[in-house]
Amino acid sequence: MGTNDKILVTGAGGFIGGALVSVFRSKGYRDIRAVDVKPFGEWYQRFDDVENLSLDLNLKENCERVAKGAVEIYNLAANMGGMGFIEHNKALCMLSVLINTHMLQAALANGTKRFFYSSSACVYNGDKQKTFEAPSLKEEDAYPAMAEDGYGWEKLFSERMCRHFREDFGLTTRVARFHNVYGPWGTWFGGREKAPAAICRKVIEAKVSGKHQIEIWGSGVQTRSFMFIDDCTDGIQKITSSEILEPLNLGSSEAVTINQLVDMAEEIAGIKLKRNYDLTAPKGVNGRNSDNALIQKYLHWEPNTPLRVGLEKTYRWIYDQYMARERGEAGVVREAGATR
Ligand code: GKE
Repeated sequence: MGTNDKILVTGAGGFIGGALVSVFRSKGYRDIRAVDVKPFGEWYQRFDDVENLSLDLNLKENCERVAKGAVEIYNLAANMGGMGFIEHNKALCMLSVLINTHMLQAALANGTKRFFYSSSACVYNGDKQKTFEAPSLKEEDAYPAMAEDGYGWEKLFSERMCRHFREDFGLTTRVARFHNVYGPWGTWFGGREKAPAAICRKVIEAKVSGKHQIEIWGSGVQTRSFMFIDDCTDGIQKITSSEILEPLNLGSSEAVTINQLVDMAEEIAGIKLKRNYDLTAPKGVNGRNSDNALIQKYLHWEPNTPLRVGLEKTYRWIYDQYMARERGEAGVVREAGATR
């Protein structure tokens, strides 16, 4: 892959897509096409030296247009969010199948060399995630299938579509299952935010308002592993350029309870809060962690940013965004030419 070859990133106005465009820029790739359905003003990161397109990729003709000339395609476009969103928008989450289907067809028609698809830990069988003791999920635990309603089934179906486009049509497809990615330049309010950003925001709100209490969804003993964004973009590139055919876990193996996540955010903020548990709120599975034996075997690497380190960077970024909004400024968006 030469630095003059065209790269297409879909979902580029979003968290991971924006970070990926920023990484490719910093690596000297000069022909990057960034696409998102959101209007430019809502993109988290946008760079003037990149071809930015605000287009709906549910439409086949738009996928054909943006795939033109792309040597590599990174398909991260999907209707997604944390539990608060996917639990209440199952049909919308499943409609993302249109994007991946049309993008695969367009990539094939265009002769694209490599196609990366962003799958999720939500493909895993729910029966294997009933215990709180953070069961480490191996890739084969996706079958027999009982994925997360809506979002998980779309991801599992689209993984298989990628496989069959490779087997039947010879398109080189690579798939990673993300385990709860967090970091700066991600969603932190509005309903689509995941736990790390939500907890940071709530701790900041408590600190700034002086109301020293926090609402936590569920019992707080749910377990998850959270992967820092830089590990995610590194992993995407390693997996895309690899010869690994099957979907691979891309996640941290550092499991914590949600209570421990709140402990860390409090420690960063230098505050202790009264905890109110909302047992009626969206909880997802009881326990989940990423088994990284396979990625270690293939790549001799696994996501390794300690949560405490990544969470501090995330908390500081959200604090700045929060205070900017308190001052009546729109969320600070990184403008053209900003270096990473
Ligand atoms: N979002 C959120 N906001 N979650 C909270 C909050 C809060 O204020 N307080 C506690 N939690 C708890 C949730 O109830 C859940 O048990 C846990 O944190 C993680 O919630 P999450 O980050 O929203 O999402 P999940 O890990 O359950 O599921 C997500 O997994 C990703 C893949 O790892 C999915 O929503 C997708 O974002 C994706 O598939």
